Amino acid sequence: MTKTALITGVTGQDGAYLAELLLAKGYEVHGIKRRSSSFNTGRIDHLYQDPHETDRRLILHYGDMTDATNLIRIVQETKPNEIYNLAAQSHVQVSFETPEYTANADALGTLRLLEAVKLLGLQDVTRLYQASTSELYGKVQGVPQSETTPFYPRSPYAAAKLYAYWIIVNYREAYGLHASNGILFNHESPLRGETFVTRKVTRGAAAIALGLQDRLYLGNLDAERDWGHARDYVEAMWLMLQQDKPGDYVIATGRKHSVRDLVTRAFAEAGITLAFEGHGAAEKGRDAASGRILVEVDPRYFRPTEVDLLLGDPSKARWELGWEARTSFEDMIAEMVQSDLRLLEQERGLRRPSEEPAAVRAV
Ligand code: NDP
Ligand code: GDR
Repeated sequence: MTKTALITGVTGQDGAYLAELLLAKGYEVHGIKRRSSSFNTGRIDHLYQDPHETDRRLILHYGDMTDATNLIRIVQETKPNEIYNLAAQSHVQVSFETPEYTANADALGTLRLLEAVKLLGLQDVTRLYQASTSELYGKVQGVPQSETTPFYPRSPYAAAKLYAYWIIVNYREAYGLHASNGILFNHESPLRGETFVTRKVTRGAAAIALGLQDRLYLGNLDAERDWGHARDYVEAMWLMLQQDKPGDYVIATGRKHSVRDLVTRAFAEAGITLAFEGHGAAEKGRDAASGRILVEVDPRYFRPTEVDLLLGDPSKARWELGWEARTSFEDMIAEMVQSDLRLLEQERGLRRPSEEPAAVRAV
């Protein structure tokens, strides 16, 4: 029998990779997208099927995590075997500017979805995956971080995700729901949003190499992250919902790099050797060949409270799910830089000579 999945946040990075994975496995996939004044389905356009096709397996519904009636209706109509709750205001720095909205979408949105399953009596039909995050660990209390490391959120985003994490655990214990938390460490890809640091850097390095941008402005270069590839991580989401019992799993590579390492690697992939000098807000990255300053620190990108180091221990996922990260940091950055070089070349080809290069927009 064909399985049915519902993905909230289907238009995001993970939603796109997960929809592709589930379609390849033969699922009927329902996705929730937000109404927007401009197109917001670019990441899944290659999966789109004309509504007039009879055997359509990707079906999009308008919806929003802040609208309980909408979520109840969609869950009632689709009666999914699996729900993947990926929708969120997912930018940590933006959450300091929109804390109430972030809590509404990320924390209460998760509760609304759980209530929809419970109110409709689908506890025994529907399994649920919650996009939890390594940001829960926040202020470093020891590394590597595992399922038993205490949480200490350091942003409105992380505090909202902490509520979501615990309400998933509570509904599992209180009502017997098959609901699992994936505590995913940072994962990236060519589909990553342009304002997250990896994509900002790979796009910036590509734009500078093509002569479309002079300089890249960044925040804290000392932050360290455990960066993996989104394509690998969505497999772990699916695996969690195939287990007999629900649970909470760290998904990570077990390797860390600083933002500075990331910048160095991305520029090298674009053909530029960078040399760093100075410290803190005065640090700069120079082109070792020409001496030109290409990277500068801009304190505007510093966060009110920073998460200095995230490094995951994925042992439980390895033993119980048989999951392991496959893509190395180096291969992933190479893939992202090459993809951005191609995209910018295309954009350059499409621009009229009088137009300002798109790449200089500050993100
Ligand atoms: P993205 O920001 O790329 O995608 C977020 C998705 O949520 C988009 O489809 C967005 O829609 C949608 N969305 C945002 N707000 C709402 C709302 N109010 N109602 C309905 N949909 C909404 O995130 P990722 O794909 O990177 O991440 C997926 C999930 O995993 C998120 O919950 C994130 O917090 C979490 N996570 C991500 C990690 C990572 O490293 N990528 C690590 C750990 C957790 P639109 O396209 O219209 O903006
Ligand atoms: P993060 O990702 O906050 O870990 O959240 P992000 O890429 O935004 O930042 C990672 C680290 O890089 C530092 N940094 C910068 N960050 C951005 N965005 N822009 C800059 O210019 C810059 N310069 C330095 C940051 O300070 C930070 O330390 C992501 C999101 O996907 C969350 O949804 C998810 O939960 C976590 O990863 C795990």
